[in-house]
Amino acid sequence: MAHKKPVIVVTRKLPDVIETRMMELFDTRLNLDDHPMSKAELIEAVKVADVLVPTITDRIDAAVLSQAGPNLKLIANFGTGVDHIDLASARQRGITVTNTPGVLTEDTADMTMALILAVPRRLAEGERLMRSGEWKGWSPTFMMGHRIWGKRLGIIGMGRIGQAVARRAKAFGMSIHYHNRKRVHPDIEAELEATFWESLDQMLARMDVVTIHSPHTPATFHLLSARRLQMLQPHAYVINTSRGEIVDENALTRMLSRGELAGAGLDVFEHEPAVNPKLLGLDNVVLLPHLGSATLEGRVDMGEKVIINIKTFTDGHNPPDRVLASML
Ligand code: 8YV
Repeated sequence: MAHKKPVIVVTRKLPDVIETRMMELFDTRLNLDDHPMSKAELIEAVKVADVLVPTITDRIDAAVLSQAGPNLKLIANFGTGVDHIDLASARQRGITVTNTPGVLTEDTADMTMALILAVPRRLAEGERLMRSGEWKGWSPTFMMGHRIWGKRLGIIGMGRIGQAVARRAKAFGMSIHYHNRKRVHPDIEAELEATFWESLDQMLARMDVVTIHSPHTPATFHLLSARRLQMLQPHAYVINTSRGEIVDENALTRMLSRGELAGAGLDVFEHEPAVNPKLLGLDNVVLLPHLGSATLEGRVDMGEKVIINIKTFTDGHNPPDRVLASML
C-alpha cells in the first residue's frame, strides 16, 4: 500500500517549478492568488498541515502555534530570516524549524552594493529628475555626489552576507571594517584586509558608510538606536538590507531630514509594508521594496532548499537547515 503523502501548506505563491515539484512529492495545498494569509487562515493551516511553508509575511506567533494540530511537526520557512516565527513556542511543541541559508547570499550582497553605490552617487535622484523632464543639461557642479573609492565601510554582522558585501566593496576600493559577535577566521580577515571592532560604538564613529547584515533577534532590535545613530559622522550613509527592526526608523528619518546624516539606502522597513511617510519625501534616501533576494534564480534555489528540508525530514532524517534557537 502506498504511503500517505504528507500535507504541506504553502502560504504564498512560489515559482512554478517549485510548486510543480511540491505537488508531485507531497499532498500540497497552494495559495493560488498569493494573498497574504490572515491570522484565521494561518490557524486553519497549522491545524491541517504536517508541514507549513511560510514566508516573512506570515506571523507564526505563540497564538497561532497554540492552535497547531498534532500532525504539525515541521515549519520549513521559505527564507533565511526566521524572526516572524516564535522559535521558543515551536520548540516547546516539538516542531522543527528550517530555513534557506546560503542561496540568497550573493543576490543580497549585490543589492547591498547597488545601494552603497546608488546613495552617494545620487542614482535615484538623477533618475527621478530625468523622468520629470526637468533636466537642464550638464554643468561642472551639477548633482555632485561622493566618491566610494577610498572610503571606510563598517559592516555590522560578518556572516555569509556581510563577507560577500565586503568582497564586493573591497573591489570598489573601500576599506573594510566590521563588528560581529565573534571575530571571523584570520584567513578571512586577511583576504578582506578587514579590521575588527569589538566596540560597535567606536566603529560607528569612524565610518563613512555603515551596512547592516545581522539577523533580527531580541538582541539586535534597534541595535542602531537613536543614541548609536548620533555617533555617526554627518557625512555618513546607512545601508540596510537585513531587517528594518534593527534600526530605529523614526530616529533615522529625523536625522536624515535635519541633515545630521548624509543619506540612507533601505531595502527593509520597521513596519513593512508601511514606510515612514517622511522618508518618502527625502531626496537623500533610496528606498526599495524588500528586493534583496528577489531574483528568479534565488527564489528557485530557496524553493529547492525548502523541498530538501521537507523531504529529508519526512523521510525520518535531520533536515540540513535546521534552525536552532542557539544559532541566533
Ligand atoms: C526573503 C529575506 O525574500 O530570506 C530572508 O530572510 O529577508 C528575504 O530575502 C523573505 O524572507 C522570504 O520569506
